[in-house]
Amino acid sequence: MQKCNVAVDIGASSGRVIVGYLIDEHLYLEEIHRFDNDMLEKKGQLCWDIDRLFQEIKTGITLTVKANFQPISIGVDTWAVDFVLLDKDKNRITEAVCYRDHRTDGIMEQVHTKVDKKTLYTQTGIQFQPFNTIYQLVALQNQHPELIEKAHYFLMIPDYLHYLLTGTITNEYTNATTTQLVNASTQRWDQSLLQQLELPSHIFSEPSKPMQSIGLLKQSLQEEWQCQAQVILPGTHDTASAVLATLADDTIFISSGTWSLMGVEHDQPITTDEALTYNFTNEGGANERIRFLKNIMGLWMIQELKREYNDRYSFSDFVELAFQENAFTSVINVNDQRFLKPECMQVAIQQYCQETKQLIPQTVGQFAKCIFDSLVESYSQTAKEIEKITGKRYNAINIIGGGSKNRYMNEKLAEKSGKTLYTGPDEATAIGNLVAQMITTGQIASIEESKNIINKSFASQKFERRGEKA
Ligand code: LFR
Repeated sequence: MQKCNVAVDIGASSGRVIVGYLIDEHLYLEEIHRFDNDMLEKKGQLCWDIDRLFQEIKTGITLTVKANFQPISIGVDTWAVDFVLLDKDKNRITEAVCYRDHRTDGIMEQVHTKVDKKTLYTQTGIQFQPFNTIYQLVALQNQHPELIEKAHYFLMIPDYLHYLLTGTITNEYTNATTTQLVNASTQRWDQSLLQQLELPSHIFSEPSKPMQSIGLLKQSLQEEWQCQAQVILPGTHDTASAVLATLADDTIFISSGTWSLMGVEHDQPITTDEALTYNFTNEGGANERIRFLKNIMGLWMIQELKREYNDRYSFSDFVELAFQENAFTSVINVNDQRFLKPECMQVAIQQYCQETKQLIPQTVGQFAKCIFDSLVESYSQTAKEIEKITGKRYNAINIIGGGSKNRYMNEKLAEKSGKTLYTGPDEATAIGNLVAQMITTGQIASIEESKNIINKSFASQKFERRGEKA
């Protein structure tokens, strides 16, 4: 039986159960189970099917054990900002509402009449996004005060999944920071903010730093799997896990998935006026550092296009088709809020091009090229903003995550930014989750050692200006 660690990594469009094990300082991965994650409409709200997600985790671990692996530890990471509430008996009393749901429309403005925007930024360091947990909680308080009243426990999505695995309640730190309710200096829930918004502070538990065990699997699960694995907190925010698996510390990273998260790691939050103007965030890292980054709309736009074309095209089809549309040059501002959850992505893009008096895309290839070129445009612009705000020049970009396999965008980005682009690992999030577990158990000595292992274990490609691939 091969001993292993298990990373459960659930993104906004799919989830995976991946096992990892080390042999001679080489990290091996095996994807055991992959499943879709879709937003469902429940009573007029966009929700995640959280019960099914837990069943998928269980299926993944059952298959892991059947494949003759012996899990030492398990850790879950997911997207950020979404949460559920439990009552005093630890039963879930809210749906896992999706951050793209319209319940937060207009709430940001309401909150800012109570808490000044600049103060909120200096206190938390967190970017302004209409979907942040702070606005979701206030929306819930407006629409269903009885649920807030009844709540005893606030859990982010991975905290809830960890609770179902162990029975232990935690609020993991990296994900807690994305709520915009954690004070950036104290790294604890900001009590004054909670008071100003009349949110009950007793539902939040002291943020728990990643890289610690929260206990063994529940007895019933131990028996079901004949397995005594402990559950270890990785950076439960997927981006925190992903950034732990970058190739080097001194580059700009882009974690490319449903969102593109572009930034640098820092020792302290940067909450200057410039950082606020460009809407950069300072999220808590799994490594005691801060991720200073910007959310860019990302491959969500392509995922929507894929869905609207009834899955007739694969991601690599979109890349090939984009290569064939050389003459089409319209670009959009990908961070325009209209692209967050439009009725139809194609119509939203067409309207934008019409309003800005550009050629209107008609074919699949034109839509794909427009999205890819616009993302590259936004990446180049963001690189300039990072250098301006930090006063530092960066020679290289490291693109990680599934989107790092997009040759069209990689060539364009190297060309446009003039920086050397290193790709991979494409499984950065699962890898970051796994190495956090392995550091906790002592299988890996330190974060530095984990970088050496990652560099040795996963191939990377290098792109330079003029699209040359070395
Ligand atoms: C990426 C991510 C981003 C977060 C967004 C919404 O998957 O976690 O970091 O801003 O999803 O939760």
